Amino acid sequence: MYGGGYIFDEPNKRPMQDTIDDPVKLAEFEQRIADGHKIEPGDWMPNDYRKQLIRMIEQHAHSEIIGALPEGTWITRAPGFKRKLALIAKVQDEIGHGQLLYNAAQTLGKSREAMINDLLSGKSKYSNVFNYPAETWADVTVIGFLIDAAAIVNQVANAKGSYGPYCRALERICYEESFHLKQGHDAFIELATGTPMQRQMVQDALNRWWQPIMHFFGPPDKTSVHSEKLMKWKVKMASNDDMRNQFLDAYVPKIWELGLTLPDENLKKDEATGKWLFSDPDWDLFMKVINGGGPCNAERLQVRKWAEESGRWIRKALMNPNAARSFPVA
Ligand code: BYC
Repeated sequence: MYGGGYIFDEPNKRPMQDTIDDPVKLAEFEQRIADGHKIEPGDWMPNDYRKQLIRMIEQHAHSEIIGALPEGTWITRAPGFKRKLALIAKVQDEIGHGQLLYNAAQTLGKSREAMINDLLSGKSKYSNVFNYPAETWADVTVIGFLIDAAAIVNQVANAKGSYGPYCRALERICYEESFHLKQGHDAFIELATGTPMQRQMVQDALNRWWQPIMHFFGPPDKTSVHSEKLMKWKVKMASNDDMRNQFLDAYVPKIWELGLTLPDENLKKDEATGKWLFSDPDWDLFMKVINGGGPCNAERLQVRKWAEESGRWIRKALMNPNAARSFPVA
């Protein structure tokens, strides 16, 4: 895939661009971005812009297909037919988001197969939050409400970014995510205003998920590795800390209004600065989880490996319908 200083345009194996950036082209490129133009796949772009976008979009795509797993295990156990239907539709949407994002990443020259291989080998990351178990139905409501809300904060901002295919995918994803957020919020409120046992379930789930959600926006700005460059190139439209603050601003009041608590006694808004104050989440734990050491990393990858292997015959059949007759009907 990568070789000889080029990134190849698969399947044509056509060199797309040398790795050494021409300073004149780089200055023109940065000016186009500063002027608010979108960059499209055939346009000249610095090699690092391409690499950063592949990294980020690919991680996002993996997060969607891995993110479908904790909720997917609850489809048969969701309380009642209406909740089961909504969850089936949501999980299906998440897989569709993965498709959109893999397509967007492919426009930058990395094949889908290479991306899936990097996920399965542990080379590529995916969102920390999906490495925790959904122990009860209340965990599913916290995912549907607060993780979808966190994702929307991130995606609404980045949909206004510089790379056309990623922005268009994010716009479409945000429409669907807002339905997910509504169903998550509705299920969350149902528990929060239900019996004492239901309230306790949702409180316990909040306590379990709060730290992973604080981690979701990435490390603090002062230690973020990629933010500066990504923000300069308008791939990220707000810093990790700004996104975290936007989320806290919009959602902490909604949780407190329901009489629920959050497991951080230092959490409060500094009205003078508009910034939320909170205890530093455990960033060593975050690093451990995103590098494969979370409670469910091994299980998540095992399921994806099973899906990859079990679906190989059907992908082959789709690529070559004439040969389909010789494949087993599994
Ligand atoms: N999890 O320099 P930094 C969904 C890594 S799915 C894992 O700040 P950056 C949903 C980061 O990759 C939506 N890793 O990075 C689906 C980097 O490591 P590498 C998921 C993380 O890129 C189904 C290192 O830490 N959303 O909502 O500037 C059901 C240093 O970080 C995380 C996206 O993927 C993390 N949370 O900023 C329900 C959004 N945070 O690559 C819901 C797209 C950081 O150098 N991504 N790392 O080895 C982004 O917006 C940015 O990549 C991030 C991180 C804000 C996440």
